[in-house]
Amino acid sequence: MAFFRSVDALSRLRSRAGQQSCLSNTVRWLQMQSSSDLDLHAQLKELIPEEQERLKKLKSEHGKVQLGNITVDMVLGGMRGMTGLLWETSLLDPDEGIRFRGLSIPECQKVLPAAKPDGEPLPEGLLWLLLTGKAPSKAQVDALSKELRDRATVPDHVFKAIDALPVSAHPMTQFATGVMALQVQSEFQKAYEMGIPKSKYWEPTYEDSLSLIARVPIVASYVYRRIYKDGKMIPVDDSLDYGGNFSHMLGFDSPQMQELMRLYVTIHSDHEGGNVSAHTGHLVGSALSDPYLSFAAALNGLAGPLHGLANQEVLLWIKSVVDECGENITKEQLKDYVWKTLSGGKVVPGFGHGVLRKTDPRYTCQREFALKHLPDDPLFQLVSKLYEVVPPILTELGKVKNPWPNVDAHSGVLLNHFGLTEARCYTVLFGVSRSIGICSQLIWDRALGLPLERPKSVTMEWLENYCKKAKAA
Ligand code: NMX
Ligand code: MLT
Repeated sequence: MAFFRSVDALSRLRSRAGQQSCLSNTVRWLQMQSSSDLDLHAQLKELIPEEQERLKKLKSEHGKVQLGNITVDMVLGGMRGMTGLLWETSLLDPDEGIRFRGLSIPECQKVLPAAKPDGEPLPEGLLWLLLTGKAPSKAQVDALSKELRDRATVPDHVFKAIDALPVSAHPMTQFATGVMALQVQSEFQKAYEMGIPKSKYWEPTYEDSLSLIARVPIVASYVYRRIYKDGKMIPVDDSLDYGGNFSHMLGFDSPQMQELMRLYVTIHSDHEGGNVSAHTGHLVGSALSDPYLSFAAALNGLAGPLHGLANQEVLLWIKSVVDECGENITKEQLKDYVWKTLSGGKVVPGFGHGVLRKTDPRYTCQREFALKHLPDDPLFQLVSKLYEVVPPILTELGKVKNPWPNVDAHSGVLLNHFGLTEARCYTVLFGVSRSIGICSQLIWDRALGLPLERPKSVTMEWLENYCKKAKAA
């Protein structure tokens, strides 16, 4: 509102300023006001002291409050249910799913600016929201789109580093290599070497983060086009936003694919702090490794089949169903196929979750996109059948805590529909999106001065002795 008020006042004043030179100082002041409204860095600079105070108060007033008990099951069970991380940008509810700074996905679809009326949210808008906690205006998002385009330059050595790998290397290996090669441009590393004080760490972290977010679509597109197309880069289009440009650089210019990419990048960006990629980025960042090092580490976690690689696995699995049984497979045949997968000792990719206990809202919004844009696509229909068939089977297994589909159960068929059929590249797209969430939190990690992460580990012998003593007491 403040922004609109100052723009209104500015245009009113501008029309009179020519005649009334006495107003020129006020106009200049209002211009400064509005340009800082549009400047994400300036907005953050204002917010940071308030949040630092908030953290200080939380520590001094409630530092000793207990958040729960740690059980042996938790230690042996991948720390499930153990609250142990501060992550400001998003929060996951087991039933309701993700909220980005308090906003659910449908709420983001309503309040974040879009490229066209009733369109999908612009990922830049989400980046602004994650960093500031406030939904941006269209003018703020446009300014950020431009800033990201201006930062979207990748030095030649990055492409050469990727070219040093065989074309057959997995796209995630090529992508992570490209991100590591980008690291030589880290402003944080330079500033640290020059002895920057701790209170200023967030500034070069911000610089690196924005540049990294701007650059990863270029690296990702290069990897895709190197492996599957002619290897020629498509330059950034100055008329396009972040998601539209990513689609364009990959080689897809249909308006529907650009809309899909905006939605895709928005919903994959962040999923609170405990997931493997976010947690890895945060952990590595806690050693004051710069955003490139931290994000490259996160990508290596995302590349695992139980995490981000599941989107690749889902499409390959769906295609194997079609190869074996055809597109018009019956529900009975599909059930048999699911049981065959399980009895082969494999998981059903795209189903289950470490935290969620209901259908992932990221699945639901992709399903809505499919119902709107590709209702007759045969693979979408197969995905819909799986939604009916798989949960009862996983429930029957008895051990699966969440039988419902997650984000990865749906994304592949949408990309496939618009021509991006190469499943091995899907996790790279996930990675581009995740740069937004991980880097946003890294900036706050530095702004809040969060410490080195170093939990305590114990041995089985230690646990046995501890439990014996606890029983005897
Ligand atoms: N198919 C078969 N078995 C499953 C599945 C599934 N989709 N999901 C869970 N289980 C099994 C799991 O392997 C475990 O078996 P065991 O005790 O023999 O080791 C048992 O059920 C209990 O696991 P949960 O506590 O329900 O799940 P957990 O929190 O350990 O793991 C996932 C969560 C996501 C790793 C698991 O559900 C899974 O492997 N899903 C398939 C892969 C997938 O879709 N991953 C993507 C997740 C989203 N993302 O993008 O990261
Ligand atoms: C994610 O988006 O990171 C996945 O859903 C995994 C998770 O949250 O654990």
